[in-house]
Amino acid sequence: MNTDLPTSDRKAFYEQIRELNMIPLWESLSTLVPHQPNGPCVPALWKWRDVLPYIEQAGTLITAEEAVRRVLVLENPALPGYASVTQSLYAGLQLILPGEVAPAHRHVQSALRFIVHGRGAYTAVDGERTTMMPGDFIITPSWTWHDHGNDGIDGRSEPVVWLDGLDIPMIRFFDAGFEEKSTAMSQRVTRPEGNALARYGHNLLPVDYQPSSPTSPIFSYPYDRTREVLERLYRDGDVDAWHGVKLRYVNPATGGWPMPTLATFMQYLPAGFSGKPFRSTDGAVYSVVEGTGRAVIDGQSFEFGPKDHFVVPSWKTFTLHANDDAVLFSFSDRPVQTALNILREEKLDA
Ligand code: 1HN
Repeated sequence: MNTDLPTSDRKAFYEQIRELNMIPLWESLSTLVPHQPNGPCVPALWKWRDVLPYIEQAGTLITAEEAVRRVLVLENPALPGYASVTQSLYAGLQLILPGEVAPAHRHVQSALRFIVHGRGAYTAVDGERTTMMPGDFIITPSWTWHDHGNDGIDGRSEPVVWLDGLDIPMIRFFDAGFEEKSTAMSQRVTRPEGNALARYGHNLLPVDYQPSSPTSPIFSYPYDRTREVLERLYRDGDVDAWHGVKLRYVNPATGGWPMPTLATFMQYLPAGFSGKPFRSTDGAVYSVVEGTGRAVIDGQSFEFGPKDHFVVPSWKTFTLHANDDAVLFSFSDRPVQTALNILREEKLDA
């Protein structure tokens, strides 16, 4: 912003053109075209021990059916009222109690689920159900029917909480949102559980399969497989000085991202890891799966433990440190920035 106050003749001029819905570019040029990213988002941390009592209380105040989706939104403290964790991303923690159903609907917004707490809820996407286990990453692609429920597993059922990540602010930006409610509470199941993973998730594809969209044909990426690979690569010494062992989730049919708007990652930081500073134009939301450590973001230190969540805004320099072996899930808008050819990232050496 131009900090010099306009002279009175300019001010009068601005007031006159305002009547015609015009403004002088020169008063805001440097804000509109910043020298480098200088957005409003701030880093923030949501500790599980602070959040859990309120999630539990929400479970007593409203049912999943009445709420449609019983979610506490993680809102960036610098974006009050926007239901956004960054300018492009939405994040929330969703609770489903034993026996509840969150009714079927579909929308243009793409969603990811990352299971944080509890076992035995399911989500159904396009006719196939997946049982949710902690650490699993599940996608709900744009315009696919989806409903959730909690039938329990092995004869036991417990409250289940997952992280929802959506591209809501991007769809709002484009003013391209549509939604449709199903007449059925739960969609009809047309394929057995695990069918998509069997078809597409084993370095093989059905012989006549042709990708018909950029979206992954796999919609559940189970944690046990991810965890095993991280550990194996650590043992093999594939540790990056900035990221530890960091992998990206992939659409196995294209090599691209699981969904066109959201990138997802899982990384392993061995005990004692102290990462070098990194910055990137894709701000990211982190969900801590295992271990304790510290994220230092723009000079501010955030101590994290299991089930905590934190947000790293665009272009803020940050480092990651692990006390004990830590596993971190994260998501960002990287596919969109890559498609637009605007992504910048820097591994710093300081
Ligand atoms: C939605 O459909 C879900 O399906 C979760 O679980 C969160 C936030 C905004 C709009 C739609 C879900 C959502 C959402």
